[in-house]
Amino acid sequence: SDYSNEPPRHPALKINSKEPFNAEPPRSALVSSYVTPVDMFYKRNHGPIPTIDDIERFYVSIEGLVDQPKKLYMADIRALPKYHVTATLQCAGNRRTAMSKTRTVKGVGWDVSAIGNGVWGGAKLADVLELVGIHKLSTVSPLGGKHVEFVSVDMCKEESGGPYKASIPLCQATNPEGDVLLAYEMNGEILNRDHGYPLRVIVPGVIGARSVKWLDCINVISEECQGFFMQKDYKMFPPTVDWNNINWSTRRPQMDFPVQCAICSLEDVAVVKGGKITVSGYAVSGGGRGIERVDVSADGGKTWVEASRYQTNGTPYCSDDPSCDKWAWVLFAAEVNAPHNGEIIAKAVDIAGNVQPANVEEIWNLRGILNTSWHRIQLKCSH
Ligand code: MTE
Ligand code: MO
Repeated sequence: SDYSNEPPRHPALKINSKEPFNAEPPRSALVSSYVTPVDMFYKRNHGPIPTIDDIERFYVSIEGLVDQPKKLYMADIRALPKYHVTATLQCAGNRRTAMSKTRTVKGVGWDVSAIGNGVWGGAKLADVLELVGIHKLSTVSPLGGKHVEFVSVDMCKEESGGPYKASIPLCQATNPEGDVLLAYEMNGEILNRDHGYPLRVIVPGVIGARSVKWLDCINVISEECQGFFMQKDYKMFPPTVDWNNINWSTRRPQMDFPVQCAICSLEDVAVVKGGKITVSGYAVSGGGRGIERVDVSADGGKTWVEASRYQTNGTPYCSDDPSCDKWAWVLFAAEVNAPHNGEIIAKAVDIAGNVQPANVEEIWNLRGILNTSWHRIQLKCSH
């Protein structure tokens, strides 16, 4: 693999793997703004960053179970109605390092910042599929397609040197309310190379792995994508399954992510002065489920206070307000009395009443995905 043409990156990013480049911002960067700046957005790659230069000649092909395969040039995609969707992208491996501490898991280590909130600009996949005769809100295409596969150009060793790929069900792809985008902008700027220039998929509410970057081909297929990252990775196994007894075909590829939250105003072992401190962080759930509540405890979980939640800075968040960003995280803040040598905890509840598990052990899985256990911070007082 050739890593000689990687783009420049912000020096404050914590590098978890250099080649391929995997890095996350410091925790504090996530709570500095509702929309995560592009340079502070985590970067998750499985191979070198492709270089796509001749943008005039760049096109995405739509193939598979369609009457007429079609080439879509950037001008064609830009000519479609443009949408801006504020959506949080989260890697399924977010918080993996903490899961590995109870029992080793396989995968790149991540603290709590393999997540970011972006404003994605682009065309809706539902509009794009209409160009090849697949109607909105259909579950089967006229030629029997039930899944939409996204194929990239980056070469990954996991795919035996082939391109990264993933698929989503056709009913999600053709649902305009699902807001699946072919995005060419991030936070109002042209998408940069690290995040998929010139075009990427954004599947809101779903683990980041399905939001394929550097999109090359859209394939309408009858069965879900058989690629490595769908079939041999990013599946949730019970704690009893290990590398000796794993049978990959027994589980579905992970799609929606579960309710999650993390404290970002404190490091793992935080040294604070006793007294009142403000605890802030993010909370998010998959599938467009809003955040109903965030609870914070400063006494190891004996008592809790409810945190305030907001999206656009300053305005209180209400999950049933139709103007809220349904695919995006909320930031939260709560004032608590810092204990001496205690534990500060945060946990969130989504609008379906889903809660986070108290401990990581019960959700431990060999790939270390979906660590959504209560986020616990050990405090050491400085006096
Ligand atoms: N798309 C391609 N082509 N190659 C990749 O390695 N990584 C996926 C996804 N799309 C990946 C990809 C994973 S696992 C995640 S979490 C997100 O992209 C990360 O997106 P970001 O780097 O823009 O934050
Ligand atoms: Mo990921």
